Amino acid sequence: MRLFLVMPTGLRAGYEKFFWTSPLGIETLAAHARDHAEVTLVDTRGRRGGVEAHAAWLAAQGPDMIGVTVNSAPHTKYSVALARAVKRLDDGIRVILGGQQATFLADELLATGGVDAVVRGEGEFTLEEIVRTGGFAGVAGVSWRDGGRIRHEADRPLIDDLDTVRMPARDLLADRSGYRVGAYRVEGLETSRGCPHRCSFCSVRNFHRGRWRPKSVGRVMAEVDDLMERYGDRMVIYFADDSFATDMRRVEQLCRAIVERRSNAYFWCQARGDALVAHPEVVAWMGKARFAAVLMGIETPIPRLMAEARKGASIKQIMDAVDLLHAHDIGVWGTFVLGLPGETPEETAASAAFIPTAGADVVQITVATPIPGSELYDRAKADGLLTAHDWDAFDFGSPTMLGQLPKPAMDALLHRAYLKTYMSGRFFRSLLSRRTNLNRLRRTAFRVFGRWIWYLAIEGAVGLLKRPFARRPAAALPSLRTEKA
Ligand code: B12
Ligand code: SF4
Repeated sequence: MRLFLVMPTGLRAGYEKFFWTSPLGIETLAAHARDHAEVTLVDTRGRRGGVEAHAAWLAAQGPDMIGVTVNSAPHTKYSVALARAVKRLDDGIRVILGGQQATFLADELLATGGVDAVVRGEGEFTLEEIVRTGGFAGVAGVSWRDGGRIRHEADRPLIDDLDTVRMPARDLLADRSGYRVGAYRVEGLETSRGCPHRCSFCSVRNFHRGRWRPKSVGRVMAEVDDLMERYGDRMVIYFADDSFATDMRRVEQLCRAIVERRSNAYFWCQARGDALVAHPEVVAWMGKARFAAVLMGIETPIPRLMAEARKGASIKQIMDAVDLLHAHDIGVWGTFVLGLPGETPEETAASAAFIPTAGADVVQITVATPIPGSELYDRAKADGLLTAHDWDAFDFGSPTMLGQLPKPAMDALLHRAYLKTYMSGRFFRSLLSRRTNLNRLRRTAFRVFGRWIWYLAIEGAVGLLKRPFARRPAAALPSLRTEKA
């Protein structure tokens, strides 16, 4: 069987405007499928041409099956269009989709006509079984079109021991020149899956059925060593885990093992502030292990909204985590959310005004977006609050629910917050001062983030010039509270 696994281009939303990491999902899937199929990996990000051109190229390669990742809302339209275009060219090619977004939209995606099957949840062993048996019937974890009917096979149990997942087949994607930020190569590496928390705007809990599962320290280090052997150690290794700091004893063991390597690599991860402040001694080890930055959800300064979103951490814990990371020369990549359910226009403005003062070195602002698989999506759908019905509108920078500020007002707040962050005296001092606790950031992570930072600053400036000084947000659509009252 000739199998092509595709990372979609889709809409360049959020971070993907500035950089992207290696497509770990399809590389891991390929490692499992390659025993039974001739596998080719295709990363369409950065490829010339649009969806029709990509489909024509794919169909011309003579594949038996094409598998496409639909991990996020902005991947959806492109992936469906690709599937349909491939089918128009050759109806005999079977097209399957998988990933976070696909898992929760199986019926909708199968109803588009171009898609033969959707793999729900983790894909390694499901895909392995599909390529081994050549069909979908009875394969756990698959939803598929059986003539005119849509059939949902039983769920596949979660993989208990993640060490049984094969090492990503990085050799199948030789051109890795696109996986860079500034001067550094960026490679993804998964050390765990899932998260024990249940933030209302997140789909991870449902995708991993509320479980957090780690790989062993030995296995993670084998992957780290493999990366360095292949590409040298001048790189950033991005731990792609949803919640890296869930077991801080394990984080310490990993850091100790990394320190023993004495390499020049830097590390990024995603972690919760409350987990970090509970173990300052482990954060010290992270500093020694050259963690250049931690992506941390700072979200909103308004405690009521934090509680309603079931974040399960206080703003004090998160602010303490910012200081703690800085004390160990680790940069803070803060993510913030505007437009949470029940947020008044005044609160949206107050949240936006807080962002430049929060002490984050890199700032990412997201408009609360109801993604399939999240409680927010289920509630918005059930209560008829969705204002967007085109998946491209779910770009994480636009309002999609009743109660959120209209786009121009939201944009004005966002741009102002970006500009104030990156044009502040504090930010420039942190770059110039030799004694600042952001020394490491100045020396290293800044070069890593450089292009992105200036892009955001310019985006902020241009945005403000276009819509100067919107001092008060324009009238909001009715808030969820008002709606429900
Ligand atoms: C790395 C990453 C990125 C990278 C690049 C993504 C990439 N894959 O190269 C960057 C930084 C660019 C990025 C950007 C964004 N991301 Co992102 N990202 C991730 C992250 C942390 C890791 C992805 C990964 O490598 N996972 C490890 C691999 C092994 O798992 P996987 O990719 O899920 O694949 C498995 C299954 O899903 C399935 N599968 C996947 N594809 C396929 C295909 C087939 C055919 C089959 C059979 C199975 C299958 O099998 C695989 C093996 O088990 C995930 C969270 C996560 N932990 O997965 C979020 C995640 C995918 N991102 C998310 C979001 C929201 C974003 C941004 C909007 C963030 C922002 N505000 O800027 C942007 C949007 C970009 C875009 N245009 O869509 C959400 C998507 C939610 C949604 N439904 O929309 C996620 C799920 C995180 C979250 N819970 O919020 N992201
Ligand atoms: S947002 Fe982060 S902490 Fe909250 S449930 Fe999702 S992965 Fe866990």
